Amino acid sequence: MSDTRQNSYMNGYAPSWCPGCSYFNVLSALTECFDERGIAENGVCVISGIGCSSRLPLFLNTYGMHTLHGRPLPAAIGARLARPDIPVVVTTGDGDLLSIGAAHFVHAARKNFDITVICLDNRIYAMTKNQTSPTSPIGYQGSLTPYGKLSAPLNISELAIGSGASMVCRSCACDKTHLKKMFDDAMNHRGFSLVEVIAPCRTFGNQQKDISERLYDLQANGHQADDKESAMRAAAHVYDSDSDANAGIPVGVVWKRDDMLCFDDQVERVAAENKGKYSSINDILDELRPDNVNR
Ligand SMILES: Cc1ncc(C[n+]2csc(CCOP(=O)(O)OP(=O)(O)O)c2C)c(N)n1
Ligand code: SF4
Repeated sequence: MSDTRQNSYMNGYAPSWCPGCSYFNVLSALTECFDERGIAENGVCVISGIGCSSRLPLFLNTYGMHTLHGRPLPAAIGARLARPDIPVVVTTGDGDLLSIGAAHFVHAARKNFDITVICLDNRIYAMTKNQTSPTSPIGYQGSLTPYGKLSAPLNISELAIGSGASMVCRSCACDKTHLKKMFDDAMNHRGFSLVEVIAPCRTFGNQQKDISERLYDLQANGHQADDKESAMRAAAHVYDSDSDANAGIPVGVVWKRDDMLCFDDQVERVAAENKGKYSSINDILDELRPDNVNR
């Protein structure tokens, strides 16, 4: 891999994250992953919502969109349906994906769209200066919760598996090699893939900043990623350290099935079955007129 090639994915704008932000490693791992896959700059589309994490596509030279808070998934699905020939990657935060964007997440996972969602989980809303997010620990004192967060955290991976995603991975922003591997594995997958990235905020938050020693690799420990019970167990352990500072955190491929119905395959099938049936958009609109629709 050459640096020149990697740099060709960057558009020249200096990332506007705080010095030492864990997101720098994610950006670097993602561009290196594109490079190693041999993807052209116009051969991938990276879409985000709003947040520090969602700034990522702003620094890229690829196709991309910086959409509205919570709405990267509808835009990504549209992009994917319009251009099924190139991969679509979403970069989002725990606030963007799991608060205002939660319904989109559940249904995109359920329909198993062929997109890769990278969620940078710093367990707060960082851009708006330290409010609690759905993944913040119980008791977390954010800027608007001086008496501490009163509810339990939502587990991203559990929600994805329960909703119908066909691949779920977990990694940590502290390990670029592992991040890159997870991005690559997720992009190789046909269907909805989530990469949950543990990515502490350096400026806000009192989460432990050095968790690298507590990570353990699922695949090196014989984890069965195609078994739902094992996957749910591995997914559940991510926040154990909220009550036990020494608890291990499993990373790697948490869940993966290749036999789940993928929306994109269904679109291809219907398109093939109806090839040549319509010569213009008006033919389709005519078919949908009330008089022609079966009641
Ligand atoms: C509709 C709407 N509601 C609220 C906001 C304010 N807002 C901007 S970013 C953000 C939270 C971002 O949190 P997260 O997605 O976790 O990203 P982070 O900044 O932590 O990386 C919020 C609430 C907004 N921009 N638009
Ligand atoms: S506020 Fe936190 S998440 Fe946002 S850029 Fe700074 S260190 Fe990164």
